[in-house]
Amino acid sequence: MTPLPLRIGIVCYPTFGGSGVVATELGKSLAKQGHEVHFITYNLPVRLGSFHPRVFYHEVEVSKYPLFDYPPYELVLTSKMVDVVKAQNLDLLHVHYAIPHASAAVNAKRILAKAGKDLPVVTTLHGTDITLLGNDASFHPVISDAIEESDVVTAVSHHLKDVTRSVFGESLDISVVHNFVCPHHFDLPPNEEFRQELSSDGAPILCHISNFRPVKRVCDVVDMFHMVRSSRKAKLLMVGDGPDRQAAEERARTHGIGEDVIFLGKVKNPIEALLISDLLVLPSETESFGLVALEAFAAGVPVVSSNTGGLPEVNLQDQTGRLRPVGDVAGMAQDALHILEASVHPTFKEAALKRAAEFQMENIVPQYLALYKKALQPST
Ligand code: GMT
Repeated sequence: MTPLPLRIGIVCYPTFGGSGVVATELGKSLAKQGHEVHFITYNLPVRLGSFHPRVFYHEVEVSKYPLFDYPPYELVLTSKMVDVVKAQNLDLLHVHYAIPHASAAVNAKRILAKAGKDLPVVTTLHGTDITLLGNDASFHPVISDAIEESDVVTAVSHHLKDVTRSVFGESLDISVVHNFVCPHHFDLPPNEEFRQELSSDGAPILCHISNFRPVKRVCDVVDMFHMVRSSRKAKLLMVGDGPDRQAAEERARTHGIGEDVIFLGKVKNPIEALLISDLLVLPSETESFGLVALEAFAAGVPVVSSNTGGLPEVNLQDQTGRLRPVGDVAGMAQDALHILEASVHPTFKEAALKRAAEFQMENIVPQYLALYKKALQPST
């Protein structure tokens, strides 16, 4: 029988990325339901914020021993997992992202087995851990072992499940659990002062939110906006930071649209930016789900995206937005101009809100709980 409430260890990246957001919101929701949740990571997860009953944080600190050219984070994380599981008597670990979290977790499981403790490991694959790192020969055996030795494996889209099976074995048992949103996070009035500041004449605001890694194709966002801007007045709000920010800023200046493109940098709550936007642009090279597209829908914002990876499972053609092949910036500009027309924008907005309701937290979190129960069943 499953002991309820559960004591759950959650391991994730504490940064702004989608996997950390999903893991943190999941943990907060489980704690609200009465479970005890222990986050194990190297920094306080950005979405954790202030105190939540039954939520605990265990920091992983890597020694700066001079012999280490490369800090052995995975080993220290493994030891921390073993310690926390023992000290807090955890029922299971839910780890997000294969490298190094799932591989550290299955090693912790092996260590604990020697001490007579069975530790179920639930691994959630989020995207680039499979689509980019999974195809890198230097990681392949480790990711393969982590997936095979996890008790339950989930993927955030059918597309990611299919890719994982094609790379690591067609017989792998993988459950699809989509990303989710918490509707009450969007229950805020739009910040009119912010909107006025960006667009004093009421021109529509296009928005892009990401970590500005090459996979996000941020220069495509600027190029497509340049085409939109040559047909109508508009503003582009770029939220986030990362390796391609400088190139995107230069591209905007080269196009002579520097004044209409606002680079905000990292913000604590990107939802505020979505609430004052009219369209989200997501032209990614690959995207296993596209959490930010779902967040845009929840703010009533349609999406122009590439039709790659799991995005077609989220963004519905001609309903919640439009999709184009990766790199088709002219097509994306055409779609943006169409969606921004006053006669069609409200219909897209309404479909976006309806779509977000399908992926609300209360529909998705029970799917994880059901899988925890499966992982906790004694193997026969
Ligand atoms: O950066 C992260 O934290 C994870 C990131 C990634 O690159 O793997 O995002 C992935 O996880 C999100 C949450 O499940 C998905 O919504 C994103 O689509 C996915 N990103 C990519 O596949 C590029």
